[in-house]
Formats: sequence, structure tokens, C-alpha cells
Amino acid sequence: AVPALRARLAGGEKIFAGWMASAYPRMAEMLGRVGFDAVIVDLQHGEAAFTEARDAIVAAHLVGKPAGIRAGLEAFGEAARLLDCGAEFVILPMINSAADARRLVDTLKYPPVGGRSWGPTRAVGLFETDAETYRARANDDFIVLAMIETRQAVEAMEDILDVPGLDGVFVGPSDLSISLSDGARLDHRMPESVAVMERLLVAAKARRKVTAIFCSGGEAAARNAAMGFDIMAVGSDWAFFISGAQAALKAARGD
Ligand code: 3PY
Ligand code: MG
Repeated sequence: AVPALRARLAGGEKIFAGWMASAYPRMAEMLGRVGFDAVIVDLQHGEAAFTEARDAIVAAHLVGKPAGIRAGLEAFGEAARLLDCGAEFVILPMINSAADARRLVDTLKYPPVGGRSWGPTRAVGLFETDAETYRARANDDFIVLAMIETRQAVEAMEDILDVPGLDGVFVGPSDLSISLSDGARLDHRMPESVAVMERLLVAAKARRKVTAIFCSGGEAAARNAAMGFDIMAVGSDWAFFISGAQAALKAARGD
């Protein structure tokens, strides 16, 4: 598959991505077959190890879907390595300042934009291209998103968005509410958080940056799409499994 996510986003398409918290690479193929536009493997809170994320990326390629990863905390190098393995977009948690965002760009974009180290051995094959074409196009094709999920990040949002080479932002509504409420609440729809999302959407769109958000399920994803976000991470696979299993058991028992 050729990298196509950037063009789809530029065309105004809403991207509904399946969120993979499990460590089962084939889940990426199943989420793709179900019809999600993309798959995201979570290496911050999910169970996947590097090799499982690597195999999930390949499984997503098998069904022609772009794979993204949410890297672990401060795991800039891991994110770069998973780009080398064929991820089309990467999300880094807890980016709280312009300096954090610059580090992100420095690790994940090739010179002259950043200082990404060369070695996309697997990606070149998976994207059915050659090394020179990959290198020439990579900074434009592959999408790097900074998570905005703390009060510090909210205060620095414009500075973060202004970092050259950063493609966009990804809202973490759980941490955002915990941070903005000083630990008092975990609430994706907390009014202070929604106000931040509205401000962030305006600031990002003014700079033609991609906007993404984690959504607890389908209804939240529909609401966030209507609000103006471009990429909705709908998840997680664990939640899909639990609700499907509960529904089957309920039907079986007739309760
Ligand atoms: C958050 O909501 O804090 C996230 O990181 C999304 O998983
Ligand atoms: Mg978070």
C-alpha cells in the first residue's frame, strides 16, 4: 500500500481508527476488515511489545489500512523505529511544551526538517517504493502527532502548533480532564476540557494542522467528528470484545 492518509485528510475525509490495546497482531487485520479507516497500536498503556506492534503494522498493510502507533512515554526512538517498520503515523503522549514538540520533530522527520536517523528497511518494502523515493517523500507522507493532555500543554498549545514539521495534535481526554481538574475528575466531557478542545480546533485549523482525539466508543467518535476533529481513535479492542461477549451471553441466557 502507498502512504495515502495525508491525501485523505487533505481531502477533508474523517478517519475512524480502531484502537488496539491488546498484544495480538492479527487484531490489526480484523479491525481493518471490519471497516476502520486505520489502526492504532497503543504502546503507552496497551500490552503490545515492540515485536507485536511491528507485526500489527504488517497485518494492517495486508488489508490496505494505514497503521499508526501511540508510543510509550518519552519513547521517541521507539516511534522512529516503528516508522522504519511501516507505520504511517505516530502519536507521542504528554507533549507539554514547544521543546518537547521540537524533540518529536527532530527524531521523526529527516533533515532539513529534523534529524531522523536513516534506516527504513521494512517500510520501503511495505510501501512498495525505493529508498530514495521514500526518503524524498517521508517528511510529507508520514504524520507526527503531539498529544495535548495536560494543563501545561494547553498553556503552550499555540507554541506547540507553531513548531515547524509537527503535523498535528492528538487530544487525550482522560489525562486532560485529570490534569485540568487537579486530579479531581476523569471525564471526557468535562466542560473545561470541551472548551480546550474548541480552542485547539480553531488554533490547529488556522495553521492547517491535523486534529485527532481518543474516543471512548462510537458515539463519542461521532460527536468528536461533528465537532471538527479529523482523526477519531475509536476504542479499544478490549472494550469491543467485552461488549460483544456480554451481548452474546445476555442473548444466550435470555436475560
Ligand atoms: C487520554 O485520554 O489521556 C489518552 O491518552 C487516550 O488514550
Ligand atoms: Mg493520556
